[in-house]
Amino acid sequence: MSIFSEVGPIKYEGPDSTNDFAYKVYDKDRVVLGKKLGDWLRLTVAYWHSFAAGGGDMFGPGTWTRPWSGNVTQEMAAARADAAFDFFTRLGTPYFAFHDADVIADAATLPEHIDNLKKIEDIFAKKISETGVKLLWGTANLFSHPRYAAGAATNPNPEVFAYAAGQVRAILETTHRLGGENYVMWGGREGYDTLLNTDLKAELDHMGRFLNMVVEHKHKIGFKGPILIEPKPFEPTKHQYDHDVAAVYAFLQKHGLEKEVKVNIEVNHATLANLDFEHEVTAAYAFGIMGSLDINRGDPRSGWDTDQFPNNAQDLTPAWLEILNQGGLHTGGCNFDAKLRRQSVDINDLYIAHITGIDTLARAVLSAESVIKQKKLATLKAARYAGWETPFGKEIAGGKLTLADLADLAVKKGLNPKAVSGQQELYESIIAQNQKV
Ligand code: XLS
Ligand code: NI
Ligand code: NI
Repeated sequence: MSIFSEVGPIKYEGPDSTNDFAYKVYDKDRVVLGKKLGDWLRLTVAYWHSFAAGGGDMFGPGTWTRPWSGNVTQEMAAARADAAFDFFTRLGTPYFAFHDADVIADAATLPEHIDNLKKIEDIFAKKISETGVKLLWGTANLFSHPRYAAGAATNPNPEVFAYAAGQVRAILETTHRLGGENYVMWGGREGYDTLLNTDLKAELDHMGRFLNMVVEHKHKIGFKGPILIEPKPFEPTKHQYDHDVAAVYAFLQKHGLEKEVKVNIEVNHATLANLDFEHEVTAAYAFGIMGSLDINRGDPRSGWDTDQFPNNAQDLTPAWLEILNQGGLHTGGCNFDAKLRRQSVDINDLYIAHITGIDTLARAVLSAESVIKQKKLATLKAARYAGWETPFGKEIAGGKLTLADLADLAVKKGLNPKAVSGQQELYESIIAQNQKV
């Protein structure tokens, strides 16, 4: 009997439902600006927090007892896969994502790791074809094992770099064979704890070399999906090299990879970087590197990565306004870091976190749709930049005038522009007034 057998498939029951185990907003077939809500969101359950973690924190060990927790054997890994796919199916989410280490029996050597991964790949392939649940992305855990304490690609020891290459080749190929739509690199410990013992330039060069090797291999095996880097400013290291979207873009340009690699943006990593999530999203589209979303929230005061499910739609509305305007996430989706709290020992807490996170996202999309349909915000913004659409504005932007030409022109025209209101209050009111149920 399944651990989830008391919970039926989660259905859409509408805003008046009082059932904790039902969607109030997420009606996956509802059409939003010509596309189904489910197709905008491409919801993805994350294996690690939901099926591999035990509830521990820095002051104590795990508190969640699950039939599949403990030292992981091959049987347990298989039981974990049964439970995970059962959960995905009952929740009705179309995708999942995982790290190699989340899904396999503990391995002592690289060949054993690769062998264990192959066994699970076979189980996953069967489950994918039975359930229709698809793989959004796979990734390698290059940060938990003690060998990676000083990083993987940025490790001072090239043997660790080589071991990481062994892990990444295996999981990239598994991701490819399982039909994965993206491959993620979260630079877990690619950073430093103190600059005193760190050769920053060498580490960044090695990280660039590693990424180039991954991209070369992806082409060699014919993997079509993008490689995604997940920016994070710090934690567990004092400084992570993939600090934020702009830092990642500069790194990609330096290594000639800006057309090859995109970003997986996590809401709370933006918060930790002292940036708004919508800033990261907007910057990624502006640079042409939008990939996927790791959709969670932090705690505004704790200052670390709590990876909780999103519960505030208004916070997410500006980002969704941009995503809808840009035509969506393409190969990306929304993966949940719906990490339960240490006291959340009840298995049903997992459902509440996901259902509420999904409804929150749906609400943000519907609110953004309402803003777009109202047209007011777009009209105000177009009027704000209208000067650049005039022949004068186009001449400046077109790049033909020198600084001296323009300076002379400003005098000749007798320019004396006056300040106009930025109307921030009105823009903010449009977001607030368009919040849906
Ligand atoms: C941790 C990261 C991790 C990645 C995948 O901060 O967010 O969960 O998403 O390695
Ligand atoms: Ni993440
Ligand atoms: Ni995170």
